[in-house]
Amino acid sequence: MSCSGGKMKLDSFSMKKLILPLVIFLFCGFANAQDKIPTQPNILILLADDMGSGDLGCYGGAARTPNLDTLAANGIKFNNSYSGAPNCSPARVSLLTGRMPARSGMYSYRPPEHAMHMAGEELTMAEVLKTKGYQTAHIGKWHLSSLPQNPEFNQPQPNEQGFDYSLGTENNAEPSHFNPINFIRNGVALGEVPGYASQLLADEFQLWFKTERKSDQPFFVYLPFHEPHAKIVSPPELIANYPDVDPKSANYFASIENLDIAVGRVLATLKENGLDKNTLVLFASDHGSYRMGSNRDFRGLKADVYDGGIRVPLIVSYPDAFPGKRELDETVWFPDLLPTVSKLVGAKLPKDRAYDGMSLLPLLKGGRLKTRRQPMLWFFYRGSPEVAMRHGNYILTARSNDSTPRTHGLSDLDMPFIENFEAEFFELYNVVKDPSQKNDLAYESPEKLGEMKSRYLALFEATQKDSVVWEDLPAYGSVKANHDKPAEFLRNQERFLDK
Ligand SMILES: [Ca+2]
Repeated sequence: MSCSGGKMKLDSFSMKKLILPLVIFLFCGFANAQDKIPTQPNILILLADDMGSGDLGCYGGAARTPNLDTLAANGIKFNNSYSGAPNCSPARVSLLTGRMPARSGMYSYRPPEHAMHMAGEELTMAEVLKTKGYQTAHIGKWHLSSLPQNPEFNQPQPNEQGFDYSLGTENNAEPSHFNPINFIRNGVALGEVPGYASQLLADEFQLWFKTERKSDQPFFVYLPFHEPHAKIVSPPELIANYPDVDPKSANYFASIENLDIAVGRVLATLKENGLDKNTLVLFASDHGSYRMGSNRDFRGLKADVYDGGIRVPLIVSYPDAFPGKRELDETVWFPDLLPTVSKLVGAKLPKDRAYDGMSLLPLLKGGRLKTRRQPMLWFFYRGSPEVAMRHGNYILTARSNDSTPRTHGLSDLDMPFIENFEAEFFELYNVVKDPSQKNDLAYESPEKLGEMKSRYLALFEATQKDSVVWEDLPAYGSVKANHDKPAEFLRNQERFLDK
């Protein structure tokens, strides 16, 4: 019996010894013939709020961010990445829809009880991924419509924009990051929840993963954190890590460290479940920081269309398919992310709308980026300059001859200004040679200026025709004016008059 059993065992073992390499050979041959990329990776987007392009440790910042630094070191770190807008709501629209935010009428941050929102007709990344069988979840800051539903406005909720599951806030965590009172889970208000917002979102991810996730489906989780947007409250033990800076900066850096710890917990869940290799993880901030010193050497802050307001960190990791340990200098922006993800999973984008980015997949797989067919364009009515356009190594900025203080929350007098915007003053920068945008080339390079102006005029006009015009906006006098514009405006008018 032992002999027979031994023989059987031996036979079975021998068969395995023969068959297994054959199976591996056939499988690898097949995989190589098709594509090395598995068609359905999990997708996780992690987003910071108002964090600058220079805040993370791996971008030279002062905040202690070992988890994100490790993700960048083993994955792909982009050195020249842009958001689609210099503040919250339009930046998020550009990320989720692959389109310039004016196309869906998101011209600035969305105030509470306001008509402006991301239209239901927009096709979000979640909706695109659902066509390929993805399970979807939104965990964090929303800021694209009223949340929870306000019957007076009846704006699309996360579950009507492709998210099967949603835990989050309309805008910021209130009253601060500590013990927030405004979290809504699938339409139900949770009341006060003890803890820090970033850790609560990591908790929610783990809860969702354990109780909701279907292991036979790939997932898409969109996880926009609240940190380090004001008002910041950070754990005292983390603030103590920054004894050599002013208390405000220490609170800010500790807020980013707290976010990094939360990211570490989310990534650990993937690893513990063997999913870290087959998950595309993407980390960015929504736009530049409001804090001086947080945007590397770039000019300007949040709400500026100078690079300080629109540059963001961008880290991509997908060990199963994208070669890691790379730093890339190619210029990319948020509208590229939807075409990239769509291509990755084999989803087709509809032809009935304009897309403003391009797939980064060839670059991420280790090849070269194709030539960009359209410049990157930013339009922000509250600032001055209102417009920036990047094409190749150059940025053109455009400024209207308008000194009216524009309102923080889009008002009825801002809308005609947006509709009829005309640029009168232009600046030109080579941002590769002059990343701080100090040396305006408009006068010394008239040919380059002319070429950039005609590109700008064609693209801006086409975008304007495709933009949303809102009605029922608050009256101008009822909304707080933004006084930053006239101050900057006057400074710059003087500069132009000098010339
Ligand atoms: Ca923001």
